[in-house]
Amino acid sequence: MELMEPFSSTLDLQTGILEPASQVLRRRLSDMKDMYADADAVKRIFEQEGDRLIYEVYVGGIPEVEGHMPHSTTTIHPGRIGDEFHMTKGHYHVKRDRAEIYLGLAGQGCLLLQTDDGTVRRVEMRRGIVAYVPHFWAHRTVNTGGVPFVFFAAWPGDAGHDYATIEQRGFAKLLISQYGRAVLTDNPRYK
Ligand code: PAN
Ligand code: ZN
Repeated sequence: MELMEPFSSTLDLQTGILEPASQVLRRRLSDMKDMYADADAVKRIFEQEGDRLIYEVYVGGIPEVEGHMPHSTTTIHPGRIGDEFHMTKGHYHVKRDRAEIYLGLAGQGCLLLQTDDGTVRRVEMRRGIVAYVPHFWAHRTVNTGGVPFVFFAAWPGDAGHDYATIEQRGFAKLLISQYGRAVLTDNPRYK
């Protein structure tokens, strides 16, 4: 067994910036343009403001192998694509029986979870909320507020990330803004 040196990192609870981070992933509209329901709104945003930054992920640098516990912070910037709130791509874990812990740090948002049969659950998140992503549930987070929504996540090192399933099928429900509230509606393009 190979020993690893213990270490710590610094997390800015307001911005989500983790230092040191092994990677900072910046997800822009072009990375997920087909995931938003309103194709006209996507087109308009590209024309008017270019490739909008939707969210950033600060990855902690822990090996993605069994026995380790990788972690990250995610900062979803506020905004909408049409009526739909900014969100992450969402994924299943490749090993479906691997769970995850989320801790809300700033702003407000929702965790959307989905099973293979299209059952969707919604968990409200804000600073101080610990949300559990049980194994077998796909998960996506959504910023439903007007400031950056920041959360910390930790998952088993051998979980892996399956993005393709959600890219192909989508989530059965969308989180949209209606009369100033975040409302779940059916996704007409869900397969
Ligand atoms: C999280 C997510 C992070 C970004 O760390 O990876 O919030 O979302 P996407 O990975 O869907 O782009 C996590 O759930 N890790 O397993
Ligand atoms: Zn995950």
